[in-house]
Amino acid sequence: MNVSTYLKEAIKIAHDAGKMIKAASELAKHIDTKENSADLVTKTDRAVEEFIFNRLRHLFPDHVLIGEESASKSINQLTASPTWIVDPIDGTTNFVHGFPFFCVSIGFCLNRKPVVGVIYNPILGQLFYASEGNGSFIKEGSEATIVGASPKRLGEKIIELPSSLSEALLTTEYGASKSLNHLNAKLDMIKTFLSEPTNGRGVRSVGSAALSMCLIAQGAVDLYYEAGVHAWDVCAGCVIVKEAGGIVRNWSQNEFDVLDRTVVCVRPSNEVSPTILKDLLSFLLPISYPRD
Ligand code: LIP
Repeated sequence: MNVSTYLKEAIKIAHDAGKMIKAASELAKHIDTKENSADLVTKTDRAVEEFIFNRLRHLFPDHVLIGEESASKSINQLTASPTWIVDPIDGTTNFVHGFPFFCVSIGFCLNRKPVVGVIYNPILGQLFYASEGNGSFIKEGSEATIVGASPKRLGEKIIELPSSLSEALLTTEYGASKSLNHLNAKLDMIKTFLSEPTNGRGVRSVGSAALSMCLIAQGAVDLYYEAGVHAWDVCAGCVIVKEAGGIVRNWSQNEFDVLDRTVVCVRPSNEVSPTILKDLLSFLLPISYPRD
């Protein structure tokens, strides 16, 4: 079997999972907290993960499955075997509040490397997908029409990157951690970006790592960084960004490692080594999170 088979199945599963998420978004939510009051999980997160796992198990009985809601049992299973890494709802807080940035995110790794990514936001009607070597695409439409809609290739129209951070639009996340060390470092970096002498143009925060990466692949923001992400937040997105021609790396290494808990992205451009990436890396403060 090749990556296009995995991609085709992942799109079908993401579409069906998206239907479940959309239907549940209109009903009352059953909410539990995980590490703290900002780290939420709902009945829908669990039900959608179970649904996706059942479909994957049926199709690929020998593949390893890693999911956000069953992570404690499985995260150390990222081996060279074919492995699916799933976030049933990325942006659970948005899902709970009705802020329309949440999605299902399905990534697939071979030899520990993400090679397929599918992200579907059923509320905004946007389906993003990519597989290694085959480009990155978006389809837009209603639940009934989206899978058959014509795909638009991402990264085709390359717009030059701003030459300095003062002309750059950045997206980042505060994360669920309530540790003052984490929050101070994150707020200090935003201050550094926005104030003299950097004078960054603006900072956005959409509440979903996966959708932040889709915004990068679309070229809607120039830069994205976050510390504290988990493999299921970034696995699908890293394929979508790379295949669109953007850069994905960790804070301290070029070769992207999904278990590292940090991510930096630059939108597609024709520059091999963008200056704004070097400038951005120079003000990232070390924030420590235990590796996935
Ligand atoms: C969320 C991420 C977000 C991050 C949050 C959380 P969840 O995922 O996508 O970027 O800042 O801490 O991890 O929990 O909604 O799947």
